[in-house]
Amino acid sequence: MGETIKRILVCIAVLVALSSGTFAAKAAASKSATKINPKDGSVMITIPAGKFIMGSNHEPDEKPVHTVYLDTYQIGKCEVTIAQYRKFCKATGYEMPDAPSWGWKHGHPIVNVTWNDAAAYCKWAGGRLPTEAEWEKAAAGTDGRTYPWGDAWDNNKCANVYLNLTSTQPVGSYPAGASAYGCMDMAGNVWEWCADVYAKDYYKASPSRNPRGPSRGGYRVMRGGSWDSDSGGVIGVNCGGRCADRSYLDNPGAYSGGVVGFRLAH
Ligand SMILES: [Ca+2]
Repeated sequence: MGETIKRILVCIAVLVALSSGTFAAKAAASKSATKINPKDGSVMITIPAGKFIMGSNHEPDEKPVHTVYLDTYQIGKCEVTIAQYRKFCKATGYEMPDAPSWGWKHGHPIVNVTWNDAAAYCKWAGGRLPTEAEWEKAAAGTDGRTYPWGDAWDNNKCANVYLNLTSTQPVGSYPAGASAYGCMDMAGNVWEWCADVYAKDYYKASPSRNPRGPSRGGYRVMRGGSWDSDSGGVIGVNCGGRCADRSYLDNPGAYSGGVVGFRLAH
């Protein structure tokens, strides 16, 4: 009798373990649900509504560390490529920017685009640029990590200055450096324009829900560093690889020297 009960209990335990494993797999899959944006073919990752930790104690403009709630949104898995930007130019009569020194390689990210160029592309594609907060959540996830892949810098997880590169790399070349949501090249390859106007003291009084940046100002935010940037503030120049690192350029943006591109958001 006792043995039968024991067997039944073991069977129940096995069934519970199997079903919870299935649920866990489903939860992980839904965490990075994707869809294709029909206009430009961008793979869009859904970032579920919820809170994340924004900012860091690293640089003055990243303080204070604060909790931000964002509604659900979609963000490009990869930076917008040259092939995609060409399609936009052909469809709209928009002019391609000057080619970088490595020429136009279709799978590489578009560069030498101003903020206005990036915003025009996103509008054509049926989306918009990500807000600074959306960009940071997609990079850092919800566990407050320093880099998209974790807390320790790793030269081999993104296109960065320590690899002695001479150009951008094809988008998605560093899958080991993907963020918790599966976004690629959030650190390195090209800096990415965000929708927000930049203000160094914005976090001191920013809204805790869906912040959209100051209403006016002469600079626009860019995030993530480039193939020509280091790990972020440690050396003090060309910072950018850290998820919380903030940088900016003049609006509408002068020639961006082959290091600035963008990704699409909805
Ligand atoms: Ca990037």
